[in-house]
Amino acid sequence: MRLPAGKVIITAALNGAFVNKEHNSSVPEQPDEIAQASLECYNAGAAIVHIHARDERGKPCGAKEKSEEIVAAVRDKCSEIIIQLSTGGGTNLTIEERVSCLDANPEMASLNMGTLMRQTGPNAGSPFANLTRDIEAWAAKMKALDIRPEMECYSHSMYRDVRNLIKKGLISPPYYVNIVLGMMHQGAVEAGPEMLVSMHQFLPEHCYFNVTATAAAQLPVTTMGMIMGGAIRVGLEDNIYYSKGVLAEGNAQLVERSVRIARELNIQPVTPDEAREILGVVKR
Ligand code: KMH
Ligand code: ZN
Repeated sequence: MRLPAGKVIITAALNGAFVNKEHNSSVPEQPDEIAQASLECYNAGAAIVHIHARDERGKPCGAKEKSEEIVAAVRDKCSEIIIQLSTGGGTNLTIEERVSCLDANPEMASLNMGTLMRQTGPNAGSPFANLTRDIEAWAAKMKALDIRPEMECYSHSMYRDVRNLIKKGLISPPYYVNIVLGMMHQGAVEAGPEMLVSMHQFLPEHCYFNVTATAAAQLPVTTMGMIMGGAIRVGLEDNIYYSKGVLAEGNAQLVERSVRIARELNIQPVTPDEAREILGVVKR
């Protein structure tokens, strides 16, 4: 399903689980840094911020209290923006820790729609596990708490679990799938125009889509996504560079660039309230 004509919803993925200040000193880790980055991205045109909780040392964190601290800090600094917390977490977190953030009352949360295998780094060979029974349980919890899920799909095979949630009434329309292209994990598909077209083709009905693409593909593939009527996600989680060999100055710089391109294409970024209206997000 296309977004209303001439509109784009922009999500800023601020920090993720894999990048830290050693990779790019602008990666926000602490609640005050995350709040400041959220404000800057909102001012640049983002409607949603996607956030991974980090502990005091900057490691992915599964403590509900840390998520609450982050939500409070962002709402205090930028009450307008939609907060989407990650249940993808990080390699060091248990499944229970990954979903503890739902109790921090975000408006949205990511919901990963299948299992991938990590192939690099110290966790090579350990799965990023998202079994159908867990996906169902988390979707049910999000539904009970009025948290809108963004369903992360890394390959076509993950649409099977999207359809399962629809069939079981565990999510309600309009559905929202994040087509994530270019993850290094085994089981994910490449980031490129053909793959975006292909993933787009098999989306379920009544489903808006967001486009995420990693590294150098972030700019061209998300730009293609907005032309196709999709929402887009940019930010340091998926790409720490502004251009080849040049680190991005911060998340807002990446949002600003996509907003410039969108406007040149006669596409306007929506406000957080417009995004709530389109996606059926319940305002806190
Ligand atoms: N790192 C992204 C490509 C999540 O946080 O739940 C996928 C992601 C998943 O953002
Ligand atoms: Zn994430």
